[in-house]
Amino acid sequence: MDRLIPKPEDHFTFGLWTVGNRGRDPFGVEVRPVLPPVRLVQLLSEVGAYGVNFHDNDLIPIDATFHERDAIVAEFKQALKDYNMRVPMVTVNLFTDPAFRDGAFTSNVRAVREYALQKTMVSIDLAAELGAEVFVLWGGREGTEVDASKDARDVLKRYRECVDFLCEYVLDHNYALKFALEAKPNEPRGDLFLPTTGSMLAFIETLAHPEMVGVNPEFAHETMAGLNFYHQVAQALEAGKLFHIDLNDQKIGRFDQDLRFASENFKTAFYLVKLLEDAGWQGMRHFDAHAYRTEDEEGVKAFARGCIRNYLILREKAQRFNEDPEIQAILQQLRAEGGDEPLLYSPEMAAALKQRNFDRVALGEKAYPYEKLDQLVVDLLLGVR
Ligand code: GLT
Ligand code: MN
Ligand code: MN
Repeated sequence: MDRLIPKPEDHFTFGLWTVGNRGRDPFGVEVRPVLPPVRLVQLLSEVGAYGVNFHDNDLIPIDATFHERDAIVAEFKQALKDYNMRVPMVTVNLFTDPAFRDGAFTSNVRAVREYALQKTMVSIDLAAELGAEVFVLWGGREGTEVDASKDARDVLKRYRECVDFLCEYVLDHNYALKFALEAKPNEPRGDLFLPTTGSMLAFIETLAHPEMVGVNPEFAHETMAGLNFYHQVAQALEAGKLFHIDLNDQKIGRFDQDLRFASENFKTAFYLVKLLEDAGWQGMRHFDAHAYRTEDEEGVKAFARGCIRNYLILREKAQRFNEDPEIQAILQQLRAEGGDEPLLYSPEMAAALKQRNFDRVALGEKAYPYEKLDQLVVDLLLGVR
């Protein structure tokens, strides 16, 4: 079916760390061999991805010399050319190295914060060199187990200082880069700071250059905490702050599972895809997920193809939702009753509202046809409509 074949303009991207994931977990060792970045680029082009994203150290080992770095980057650039792949996003690993065991930008140790800035600036240079447009910051170690260790207000000041510092750096170098902050409620820390997309949005408004900073919400992260991911993304979109998105899946209340997109929560995934498509959102559809530990290289490809396929299926379902006469009739009826006029304040309007006699009982007696509406959506998603 042609419509389920990805096209470059669909903008599907994956991280090197996603298809390169070797299946290690806290209870078991790696089960898949190392695939070098160049091979991963080839694999991604085979499954129909538009681009590849990475952390600095997914590509360049943390202890590489300048000479080694240059050779690796040259080889990677050649692979991008050979397989016609872009690098739309780059990020920095501020969580693996033991130096960051108690945080990076929020560490109590100034030298750790300075090292984190240095590592990020070097990654930003590479991002600019490869033409990336978005730089993601995921503070994987920015958190605590022991709240006695840090005043949670100081933490925010330090976080802000570092993001402000990095914005100045980008401006100073005339890089066309924007930052996207990624929230997560916990894991690997007991509690992570700024745990939701909503917290990030509030934090961004306190920065020196809020226009340069948006969010990178991840499906699994809001879902872990039992929140409605679709609502969080809608808030980010509405605020003009959805700079990037991490698509995957997750069961509520578990550790961060990073499952194949739309493999668990079809309904939320559907509303999410519909939201992005209805909004005509221009960003990358980035999959931050990995194959089950049971898989080999074929399984990794099946995983990557599955992420893309599920997005395309849901995109088609969203189109059918928008064209479905029965669904649209219900929505239209709801809208007609609501009235689309904005509720604007004026002293007259306020006085008129205070005067008005509302039939509170009648309002309370009104029923809403949501059982019917939801079942139509279920029929649509389960393929009988
Ligand atoms: C890591 C994390 C993700 C982040 C990545 C970017 S790394 O896999 O679990 O959610 O998006 O730093
Ligand atoms: Mn992520
Ligand atoms: Mn995750």
